[in-house]
Amino acid sequence: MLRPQDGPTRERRSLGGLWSFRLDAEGVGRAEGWWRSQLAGAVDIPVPASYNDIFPDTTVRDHVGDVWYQTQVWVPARWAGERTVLRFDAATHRATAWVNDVEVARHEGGYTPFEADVTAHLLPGAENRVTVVVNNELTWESIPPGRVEERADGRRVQHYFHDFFNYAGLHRPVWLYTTPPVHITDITVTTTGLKDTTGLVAYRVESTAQADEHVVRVSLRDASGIEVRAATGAVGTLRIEDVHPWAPGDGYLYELEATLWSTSGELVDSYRQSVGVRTVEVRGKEFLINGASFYFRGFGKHEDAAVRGRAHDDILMVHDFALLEWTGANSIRTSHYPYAEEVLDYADRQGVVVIDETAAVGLNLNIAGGVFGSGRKASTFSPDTVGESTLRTHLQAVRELVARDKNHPSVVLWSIANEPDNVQPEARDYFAPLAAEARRLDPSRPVAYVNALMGKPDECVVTDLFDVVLLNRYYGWYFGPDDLAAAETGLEAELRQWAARDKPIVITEYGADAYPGLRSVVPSPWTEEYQTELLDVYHRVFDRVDAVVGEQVWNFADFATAPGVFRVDGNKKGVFTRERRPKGAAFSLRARWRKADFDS
Ligand code: BDP
Repeated sequence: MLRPQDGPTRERRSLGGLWSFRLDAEGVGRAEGWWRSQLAGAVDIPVPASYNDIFPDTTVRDHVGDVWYQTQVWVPARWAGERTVLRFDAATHRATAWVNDVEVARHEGGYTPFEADVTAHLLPGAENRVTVVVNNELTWESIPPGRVEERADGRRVQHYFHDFFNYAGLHRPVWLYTTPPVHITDITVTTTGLKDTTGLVAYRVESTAQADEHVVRVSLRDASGIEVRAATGAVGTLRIEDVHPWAPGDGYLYELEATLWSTSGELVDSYRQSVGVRTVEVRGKEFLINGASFYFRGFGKHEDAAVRGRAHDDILMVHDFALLEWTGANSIRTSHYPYAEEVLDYADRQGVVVIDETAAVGLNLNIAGGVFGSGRKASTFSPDTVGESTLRTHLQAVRELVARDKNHPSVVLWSIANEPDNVQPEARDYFAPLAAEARRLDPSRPVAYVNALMGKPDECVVTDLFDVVLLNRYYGWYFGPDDLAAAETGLEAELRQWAARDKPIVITEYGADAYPGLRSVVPSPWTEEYQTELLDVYHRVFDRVDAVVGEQVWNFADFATAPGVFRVDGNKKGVFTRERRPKGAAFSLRARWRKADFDS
């Protein structure tokens, strides 16, 4: 699915702004057909934004179920004769949309786009009604999973197994856009070779055109707009001499323009796709980008901010990337869901490397029980918990992620899940088809899952299904807080066991909560000094274990979670506060990562 784009044959219109919004506390809107008229009793809501924190009202923040969004859109008369599409960049976690009285789209999954051809239902030259019902319930059939509890007093309460607030709504842009009736539907670009000064880029242009009635042409231009290669045909390989590769820290992009022509020589459609020429390979314990070993330094992040919730925001995005650069980071993980496409575009342009993750977080009934509780084993995988329907949704999430992000040079690794149960024997049957599907869809990138602190090398039943070992470790925090000496020996012993698996290891989470401003000459948990010292301990170990090819601190910034006694106004493992002010650890990371000879 191609993103909406303005161009010689296409026009787009953002539907961002204030929409009407109504909570459906009784869950009656669908039966009563709320899309058929103006939403009664609605209030204004900004789109894009999570709705939860906009109003000082817990019934909105903690609502479980449907919410309704509606807007009126003037469609220009000149759009008559064009194909018109309604697109949502995301609706969390599922949505149904209507144009005027007609249902046009349904989608499951909160972080990938969906769209509908609405040509037959929109009136050009008139005002049209767009209505969307968004539902935020998490169940054993959703990704991420969750459980809704019906309390005795009739209230419905959402429980989930992940550590970030269940923000919901229309967090990302909504578009109406046109394409010509015969149009390009997809483009795939893959670097198939990069040697010395020559790059090879395979491309495929898909369209609704009949092969004998239309011709596809492609033109590849360099960053200064000069054409370096052109070809005819929907499928082919472009050979680029004197190639300027895309590389970490050097987000050099070419632009491929695909055009569709009628046999009489008229331009039918045109679409521009950026192209970064780079290769990715896992060889032994190394992670190679463009044939050179790469060491990940950076953070797991969240799309999270005060008031906006999970809304995409260019202001915060550009600021966050500036802070990444300030710390000397070269990579991020899109923990724990696919981020807005704007973020990946920007990572491409900034040369920031991305581990791209699905929203499969919390597929583990043993983490909380194991770490804080009785240690009794619960069954994560069973017909009543994570089962076949979860897998179906999860497979679809992998397909939609790869389809959306396959052309981004910044994306070097797919992360199929965060901290799933990897010990229960059934985990293997669950993960084998997911790994296979990701590889089938994209043989050009390695595939991994993120291993939790529970599943050590001798217990994990899925590591061999994947290319890279991604580890989240909390020695010195959840395990043995306040004993950093034990943390150092425990971590090193475990990493050496993993190293024996002959795969590269990236530590995708390590860190400690630090309450900003809490200082101490004798470091103890929750102080800024303890956070800094814990990171230093881990760094000493990473520098001693060759198989470690990356360190991503948890987290870039403090973020909102469900309320609870383990969290003080959210998770405070940020190296920056939620407002992006540095804690002490930010400076020590900067000192380590910006060292000219950093290659450990
Ligand atoms: C890890 C999770 C992450 C949490 C983190 C923590 O992957 O989402 O926020 O722990 O507890 O288990 O801070």
